[in-house]
Order: sequence, then structure tokens, then C-alpha cells
Amino acid sequence: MTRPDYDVLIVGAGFSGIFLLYQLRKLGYRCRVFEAAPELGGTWYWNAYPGARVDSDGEFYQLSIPEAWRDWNWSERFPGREELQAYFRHLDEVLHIKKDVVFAARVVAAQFNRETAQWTVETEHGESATSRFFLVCAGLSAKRYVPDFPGLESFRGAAYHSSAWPRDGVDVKGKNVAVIGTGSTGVQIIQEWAKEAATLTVFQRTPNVALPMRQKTWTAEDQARIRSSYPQIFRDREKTPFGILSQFVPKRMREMSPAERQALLESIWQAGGFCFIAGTYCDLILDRDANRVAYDFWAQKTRQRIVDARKRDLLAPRQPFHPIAAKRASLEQDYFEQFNRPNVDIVNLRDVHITEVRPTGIATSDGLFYSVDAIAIATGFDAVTGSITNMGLRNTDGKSLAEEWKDGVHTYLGMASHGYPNMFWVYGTHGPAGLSNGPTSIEIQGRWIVEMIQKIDRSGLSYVEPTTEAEQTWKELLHRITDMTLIPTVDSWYMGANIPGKKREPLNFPGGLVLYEEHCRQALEGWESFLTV
Ligand code: NA7
Repeated sequence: MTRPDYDVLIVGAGFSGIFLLYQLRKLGYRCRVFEAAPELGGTWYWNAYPGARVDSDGEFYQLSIPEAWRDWNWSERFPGREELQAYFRHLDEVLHIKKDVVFAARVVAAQFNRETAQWTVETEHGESATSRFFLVCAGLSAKRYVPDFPGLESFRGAAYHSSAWPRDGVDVKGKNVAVIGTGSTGVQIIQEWAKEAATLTVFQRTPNVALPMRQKTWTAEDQARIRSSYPQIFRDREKTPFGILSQFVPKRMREMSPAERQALLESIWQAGGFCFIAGTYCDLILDRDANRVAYDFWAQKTRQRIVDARKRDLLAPRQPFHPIAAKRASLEQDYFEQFNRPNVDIVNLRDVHITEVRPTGIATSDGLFYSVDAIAIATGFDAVTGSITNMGLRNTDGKSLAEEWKDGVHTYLGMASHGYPNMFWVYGTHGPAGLSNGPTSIEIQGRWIVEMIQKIDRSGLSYVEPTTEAEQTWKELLHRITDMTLIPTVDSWYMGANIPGKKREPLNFPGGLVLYEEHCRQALEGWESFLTV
């Protein structure tokens, strides 16, 4: 049998791809990475929109590889995109990543051949390579979503989706601009554009229950202190539900007195970031009443910040649109204050809808027309599944993964699928991805994949794939846990419900990282859940 070109082919050179390349190369595996972008960084390459910033504290949002953190400092608590790009350049300097990456190589076809026990992977520019293992590290948001706004292509100004932003930016000084979408991305763009543009019109469908980021600039002393605790941080972050250090208080909302509850909410509110949802009482995401108490606290704090009564009711209504944290929470710095500017207004897409985009602006169903020079399309992604179903993957019978998953995804541990031998993915469908701090869950999954590959080799196997029974069991567990939470009550990308026509089902493992890792560990003990050849 001919030797494959590589032992391991990896798609994507963000956190996951870099982690796996580094670990597997160290063990002597011949690895190659195909990356669609011309640079390292994954999402931090693509998302070049104004104000792009990570929503996790920088100290958790990095790889635990000592060479990577030893000489690295974050300048702020929540680093911005430029600093994250500098971090990826640093990773290359210390880990020598780029020499094994083919850039501008978007994968468009991949299939495993049972006879040769090899993957054949092709890129859009006609490159082709074979390997024993195929690792998909394409993240959650590789496939952007632009709603079908009639006439969008006729627009004569600058209209960009947030992940297709021009590298040299869009100058909006003195211009009339619009932002469509108020998810994490919309919030970040609005915070920037409101300060620069002559007018900003925000097209909002759902108010964002955005939490205060409480950004900080670190001094040299702060940096030294934080760096000295890194080894402990990297250990401890994996022992938490979400991969940041916050833990739930082991009490239900009703088990606390009103004063105790108020004190807790106030302290996690002041702590900033995701503490407000990750460091609170343990039934926030399980119980509607418990959730409502947190929402009311948020609304009361937030409403004070918005001067105009109409805008206040649109941005922070007394009645929640959805339970807090049942949809991906966002962080903000001065988001709500932007709406106190006279040049910033909101169009409520619950009252009207966008009927068309014309060459000079946006028309709505109430007959109004908004003349604008630029539009930021912050409408999100075919999140979680879109990244992997969009690269021409076919199972060993030739059926496409996109077709197979049309009526529902099936995976084992959110890392493997029947019909795709020796293929594993990180930070994607049915894993903890969307509910966790990226680098934490990436390392848990990455280590598991490395151990799995070594175990396959030690056992003298050519290839393995999960059984359909193991997939069924995993899916049932994931659905059972999700049904205990408020997550299924909301149409969000957690449920695949942000894309018209997409199957509505839970896409992330919501049981927390500790339980997740326990299941992964068990799976390494035998081969019961796999077909082996
Ligand atoms: P999100 O979180 O999916 O947000 C998309 C936003 O776009 C959200 O406010 C949507 O409203 C809105 N949207 C979607 N479709 C439409 C249409 N047709 N018309 C008007 N508005 C629309 O994407 P982001 O880019 O903000 O964040 C993605 C992830 O990146 C984020 O979760 C982090 O992990 C980082 P809706 O709320 O659905 O009513």
C-alpha cells in the first residue's frame, strides 16, 4: 500500500489547528495544515470589523504551552483583535507553526478510502494530499450568514458582513451608516461607529442582554502577577463548567435570602465579564424564576444608563425577550450610552421588516427609507455545523456530510462521526464549544485526539470510527441535559435556529467541561464505542 503524503492533515490554523499541529509534530507525526486565510489566527484573521475583541479574559484565552505564555503579556483584560493577531505571530515565533501550513488553501473536498485506509483532501486551487488522519479545526463561525435582503447587491455604498471586512477598514467619519444585527458583533461595531459616523441607524430584532465587560489596562506589575499564576490558571480552568475560573455558587436562587441574593448579584455584576452568568446561583439556566431575578437585576442596572424612554424600552425592556444566558451572552463597554447620542437611533425589526436594500439605503415595511453610505451586516453565522458541512466532506459511501446532517446531526463525543474513519474535529458540533472558553475546551479535545491517535497506533489498527449506537447514546445524553436547561426555549444559534430552514436541535454539549472530560476519558478505556479495522 502506498504511503500517504502525511500522517495527519489538519484544516484550519486557529487555536485548535495550532495546538494539534504542535502536539502531534512533537510526537513525530508528519503533519500538514490547510488554512483558507493567508495568515494564522482563524476567527481572529477573518473578523476584521471595527471593535473586534474577545469576550473572555486574556489570561484564560490562550494556549497553556509554556513556550507560548512564558514571554507573553496581555495589555488589557479583554484583548482586542490586533493584540490577538500579535499573539498568533508570537505563537509562530516560538512554536514555528507556519512552516507546516499551506495558506490560502480552502478545503473543498475530503473523503476516506477504506481500501487504502487514507484520506484524500483537495483544496479549491487544485492541491491534493493524502493522510491517515484528518482533523477538522475550522471553528464555529467559518460560514457567514447574510440574510436574503432583496436588492443588497444593488447597494452602491460599502456593505460588508462582519467576517468579510476590508483589511484597510471602512472610513465612516461624517457618513450615514447602518448596522443590521445586535449580537456580540453588532454590539462591538455599534460601540465604534456611533462615535465616528454622522448618523448611525441600528436595525435591531432582539435586544442584547449585554453584560458589562469592565475592561482594564494591565500595568507591568499586574502582568507579572497574572503570569506567575498561569500554571494554576491552566489547571483550574478545566475544572470549571465553562473553562473560565468562575464557578456557580452551590445554591439555588430560592435557597438564598433576598439580601444574600442581592449581594451576590451585585458582586458578580461588579466583577464584570461572564462572572454575572457563570459565577451566580446554580439554577440560573435551569429555572425560569431564578433566571428572571437575574434579568430584572440586569434590566434595572441597564435602564438607568439609557436616557430616552423609547430607546430604553427597546434596548432593555422590562419583559425579557428570552432568558438570560439561554442565548450566547455578549459583553459591552459603553454600548448603551451610545444610544444617548443624538446621532444614533434604533429601528425595531419586531414592528417593521427590511423590505429591500436600494442603491442608496434601506427601505422598511412601514414605508420609511434610510439613506446610508455604509452597512455593517452583523447577522452572524451558520454557526457550529456550517464550518464542517461546508468543506465537501463525504462519508465512505460518497454521501455528503451536509446531506447526512440535514435532518439532524449525529456525532460521538462531538469529535467523530460514523462513516468518517480516522477523522476528528475540535471546537465544533456536539462538543462544549459554544458554551465554553475556546482554548480551554480546545485543549481538552485536542489532548483526547492526540491520545486517540496514539492509541490507534499502539493497538496496530488502520482506522477506527464510532458506532451508530455510541452516537445515539451521545445524542440522547446531550438532548437530555439540554432539555433540563432553558436553552431550547430560545431561537438562537445554540439551537441552529438562527438560520432559516436549518434543523432546530441543540448543537453544543451543555453539561460543563468536567462532565465532558469524564466522558472523553471513559471512551479511551476500550474500543466498545468504535468499529476498528
Ligand atoms: P449572532 O450572535 O448570531 O447575532 C446575529 C444578529 O443578527 C442577531 O442580533 C440577530 O437577531 C440578527 N439577525 C439575524 N438575521 C437577521 C435578519 N434577517 N434581519 C435582521 N437581523 C437579523 O452573530 P454575531 O456575529 O453577533 O456573533 C457570533 C458569535 O461570534 C458570538 O456568539 C460569539 O461566539 C462570537 P436575533 O437575535 O436572531 O433576533
